[in-house]
Amino acid sequence: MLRYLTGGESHGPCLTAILEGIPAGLRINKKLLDEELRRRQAGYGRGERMNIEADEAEILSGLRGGETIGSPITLLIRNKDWENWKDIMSPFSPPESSRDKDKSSLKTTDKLTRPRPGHADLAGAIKYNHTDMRNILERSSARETAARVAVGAIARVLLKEFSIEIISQVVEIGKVKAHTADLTVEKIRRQRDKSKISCPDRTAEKLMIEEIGQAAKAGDSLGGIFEVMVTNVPVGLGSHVHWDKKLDGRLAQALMSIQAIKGIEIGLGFETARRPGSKVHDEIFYQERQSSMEKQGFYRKTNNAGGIEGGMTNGELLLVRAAMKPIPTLKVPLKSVDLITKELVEAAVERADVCAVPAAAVVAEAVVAFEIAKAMREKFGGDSLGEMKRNYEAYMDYVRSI
Ligand code: EPS
Repeated sequence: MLRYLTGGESHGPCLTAILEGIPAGLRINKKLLDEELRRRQAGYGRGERMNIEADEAEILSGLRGGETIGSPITLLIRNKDWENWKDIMSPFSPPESSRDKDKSSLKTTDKLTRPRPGHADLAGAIKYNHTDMRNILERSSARETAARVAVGAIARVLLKEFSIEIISQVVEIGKVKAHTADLTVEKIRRQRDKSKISCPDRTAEKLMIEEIGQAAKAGDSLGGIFEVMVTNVPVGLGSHVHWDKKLDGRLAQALMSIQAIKGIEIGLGFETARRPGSKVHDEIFYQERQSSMEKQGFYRKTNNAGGIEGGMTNGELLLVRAAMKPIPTLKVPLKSVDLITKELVEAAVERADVCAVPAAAVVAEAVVAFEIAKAMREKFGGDSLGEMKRNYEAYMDYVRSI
């Protein structure tokens, strides 16, 4: 089974992850990992924190001579900002300077007690019985996603061995919509890579940047929508037999777990509910293969299902879309109530991004890569990459023989 956990606070010393279940014999290139971390940090609309950090993944276990050895892979990303937070975030007693003499706890003035509407602050403080909401926001911060991107980068390297690629694009920011439906996946990738906000539609990109600029000026924040596509997925990943084996359910859970995500669609998504069945379901065709390597066989002319039917991949392009809410930290704060005094106050203002939709799209690629890699490990098993590939080839020979 492929699994991982992450640890770390936004302003703590580092983020960590332990990834288990990657087969032995997979070559990992550090540059690839760091490139994914760099992509997550980029994007117009990010705050000053990204000028401090230059994320880089250190690998502490599971790798020898550039190859996985089958043991858990431990990843570490240092927070450069830790230098500025050592006192406040000290794991043991805070230094004298920041302590209330009588109570040997943080001074009341150092405590965060004005919850931001839309953030984990209030519910977390009540649930965990904290009087300082920093104990919640440090972990609920999207900084944690750097660790998930490092994990996803390794999952991607595994998927590449099976020619499976993952790409994303930003399709909406605020009220601006991009038009990319007629672009091929390759064109989306090329145009997106040149964009400051991962949007392949130049006209929309310009308007989106303007909209982010206006939100920044107004002390506001913006959300948006992005798509993730997975190419060359074999038919039959996931299963219809149980709720927790359905791949669409697993992808939705993984994507919803990304900070600030409020909605998921697969393929046509919510639009399927507005159309009759005849305008939704993808008709099935068959073309004889000329050679055993050729792709055809059963195929579709449309892909409204987004590559998943009955909780299983059907061999078409996998397509998921996610909606991100605007970031809850507003420079012009909303009304709130102080956790301790119960007075009507303005919500706390922390340093934050104005729009992090392009970054969230990179995180989404990572969590989707992990879920697909997990489904591939379940289906093809093997303790070494060679064994996994033999199992995969045997299955693909069978698929191609139908
Ligand atoms: C975040 C607040 C900001 C963001 C952060 C997410 O951090 P800070 O409070 O240090 O300015 O920059 O995102 C990251 C640090 C990151 O790496 O993505 C929040 O409150 O969620």
